[in-house]
Amino acid sequence: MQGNRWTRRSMLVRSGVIGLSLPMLGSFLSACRQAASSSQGVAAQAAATESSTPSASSVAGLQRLPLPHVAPPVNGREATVVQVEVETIEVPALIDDGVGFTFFTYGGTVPGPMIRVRKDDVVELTIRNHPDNRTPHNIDLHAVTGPGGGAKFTVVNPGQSATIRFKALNPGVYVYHCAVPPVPLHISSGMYGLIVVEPPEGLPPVDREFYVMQGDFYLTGKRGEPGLHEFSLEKCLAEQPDYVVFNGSVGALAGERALQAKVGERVRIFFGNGGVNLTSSFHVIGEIFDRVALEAGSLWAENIQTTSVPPGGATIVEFTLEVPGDYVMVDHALGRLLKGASGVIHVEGPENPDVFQVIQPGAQLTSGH
Ligand SMILES: [Cu+2]
Repeated sequence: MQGNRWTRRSMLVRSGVIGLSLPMLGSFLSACRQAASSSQGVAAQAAATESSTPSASSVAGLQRLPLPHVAPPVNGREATVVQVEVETIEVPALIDDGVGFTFFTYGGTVPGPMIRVRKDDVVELTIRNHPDNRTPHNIDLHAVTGPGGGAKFTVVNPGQSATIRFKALNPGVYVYHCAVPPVPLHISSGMYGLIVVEPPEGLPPVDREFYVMQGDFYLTGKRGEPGLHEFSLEKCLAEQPDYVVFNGSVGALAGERALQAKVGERVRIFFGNGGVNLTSSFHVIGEIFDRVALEAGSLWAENIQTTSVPPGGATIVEFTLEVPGDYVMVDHALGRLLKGASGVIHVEGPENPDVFQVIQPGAQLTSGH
């Protein structure tokens, strides 16, 4: 059994494909929970070139990647030394129904595990490259002050590990990612995540926290073509993604995997953009962000409809839910909606006619804005 063991003083982000069964979204919120893990030895093909002809049979048995957890709040504790361990895993999984892709991951999820510390913590980070992988990996954390954000000294071949120490000098929410050449191949295969560095007093409590990252994906073959696909460097350089998704696949946060909340609750979304190419215009249809940490820095803005999140950037948005229903998170560059860029927050609770009511309904669409 491998799993995530989070304690106040020690954070061990173990590897493993965290059970290829789809976790319920409830578990998405319970950061300390251990997920059943089965470390799958995956012989993934690392191809930066246009190669293999996809075959439909090669996706038999593939599922979507499991969802990452939100790490628990720091709660204003004293600064300390925090140990973090992360394993890189190359794993084929579904990016859309019937469409497989060889993901490169941290910890078997896209995005990788959320790392959460406070300003002035010293982070001792160990990266391990799973022995069944084919390619070297490393980690560049934007929260690091030092050459390459740690990348230069964390290059690990399959079966190897490396450890760095860094002090979290600046509060904020920072992207981490792989930086092994060709860098776009590694990032756009899923190698990104967030490290949250809380201010000394911590973040104010909310009822729900969510962890969402956008990424653009470039596959061999045509979009939607069944079969197992590899990364297309040609499409990546042309900045023409087949898929733009939240948390690793089309529909990763929809249906039974939708985020869950209740009327009256205050929610916080840690939203990051792995890219590798597209800036996100992050918006929640039917909501207004009560406040936004602009670019995840220390400047909070209020009453924001859409916030811009560049590749390698992040934000924190917070809002209170007044009216029940489904609220769809999108990149408001809405052409990308058809490439998968959406996720649902399902809100249950009593109607609130003071805020919203239907006087006479129009025609019904199954989707829309
Ligand atoms: Cu890598």
